[in-house]
Parts: sequence; structure tokens; C-alpha cells
Amino acid sequence: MELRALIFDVDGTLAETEEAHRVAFNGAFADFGLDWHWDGALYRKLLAVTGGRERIRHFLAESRPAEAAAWADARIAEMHKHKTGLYHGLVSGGQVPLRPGVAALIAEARRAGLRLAIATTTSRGNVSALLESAAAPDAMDWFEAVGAGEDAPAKKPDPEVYFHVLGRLRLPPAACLAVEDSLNGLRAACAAGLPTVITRSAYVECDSYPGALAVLDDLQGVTLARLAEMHRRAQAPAAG
Ligand code: XBP
Ligand code: MG
Repeated sequence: MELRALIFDVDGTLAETEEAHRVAFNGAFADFGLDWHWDGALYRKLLAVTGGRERIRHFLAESRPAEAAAWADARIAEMHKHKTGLYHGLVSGGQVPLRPGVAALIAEARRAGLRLAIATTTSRGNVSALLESAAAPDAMDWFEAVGAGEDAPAKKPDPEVYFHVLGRLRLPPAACLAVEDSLNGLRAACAAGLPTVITRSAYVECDSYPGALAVLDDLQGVTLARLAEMHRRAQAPAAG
């Protein structure tokens, strides 16, 4: 089946956003009068849990078990909303660029008439804040379908967000290619039946990505022709 659409993850794939997320989480903790601090090593581990609210809940259960029960979901949501505001400030200030090769690949795909979509765990507002600053003011319009945290309450590795995007595109998974950076993202995409390419990212430490078509350091120099060839081989592995 011919390649018709590229579906991009956002955090770690389009841009190295996780450091900005980490700084924003710590800012929110401080603004809420908490002595919590997520350093880089801890955050790397916490990234095993996707979704900011879910990550805070997980941190409480693991590191502050005596306090966990007193934290209502609404209070976590309020703190996470504050974190989102701080994150917007960081990405809107232009501190987080697109990763190497991303802009060129998206531009080539648009010229070629390939359909583009996004499947992310973070919120739609976070995606637009990033793209408007790092790509172009109208960059959200380049993506025919944007599946975000609001659209899929079951976060990756659950495939819900990918099923949502495939439904919006009205395409079978075999006509698409997903680009991901994390194991949770890969699992989500594979569970939706999507051929998936990995671009390794700064915060994800992983030795193997089972089921990935390819594991790349980044998208620098990766052309549409190369992705289409990977996709073609995934369709007919026996033919080589
Ligand atoms: C991204 C996430 C998100 C971000 C923070 O995972 O897990 O939770 O870390 O964003 P993926 P929010 O790249 O696999 O989609 O705080 O808005 O959840
Ligand atoms: Mg990611």
C-alpha cells in the first residue's frame, strides 16, 4: 500500500521539549509552595509514565506515599494547568527549536502532497504553542489531524490517540508511517498497526525498540524517498 500520510509524535520527536516540561513542572511545584524538585536523572525515570498529571500522580505514589491520598485529582489538575502556563512561556519565547531535519522533511512532504498528522500525549495548546514559535505561525494548519491528550484519555502506550488520528484521516494504518522517539510511543503506534520509525531523543534511554522499522539519531538528511522505501519494505518484507 502506498504511503499516504506521516503521523508525528511531538515531545522528543518534533522538538526536544522535555527539558522545558521539566523546568515548568519544577516551577509549578515551587509556585505551589512544594519542596519537590525533579532533576534530570529523576525526570528520565518519570518519563516512563506519559502525561503530566499521570506523572505527578505516579511521583506521589512512589516518592511521597504518605501524602498521596491527600492529593485530590482536582488539585493535581490545577497544578498541572499552572505548569502548562509556564511551559507556554518557555516555548513561546523560542527556547525550543525543531529537531534537525524536521522542518525540511515536513516541507518536502507538503510539497509532495503527503498528508500530515500529529499524535501526542500532551495538550493541543502545548502543540500549537511549540509549532507557532518553532515552525511558523500557521504551522498547526499543516496537520490535517491533530490527536492530543484531550482526544485520548488513555495515554501512550495505549494506542487510543493513534486510532483517533487514523479515524480523522480515514486511512488504514498500512498507508501511514509514524515517527516516534520513545518506547511508549512506539508501543502505541505498533498497537495501532502503524509502521514506525524511531528518532532517538535526549531524554529517552533505551537499548532496543522492538518492532521499529528503523532507529535513527535524528531526521537530518532523511528524505521522503528514504521513508517511502522503509515503508515499502515494511509492506512486503519477504520481497526485500
Ligand atoms: C509526552 C509526554 C507528556 C509531556 C508533558 O509523551 O509524556 O506528558 O512529557 O506534557 P509523548 P503534559 O511524546 O510520547 O506523547 O504535561 O502536557 O502531559
Ligand atoms: Mg515523544
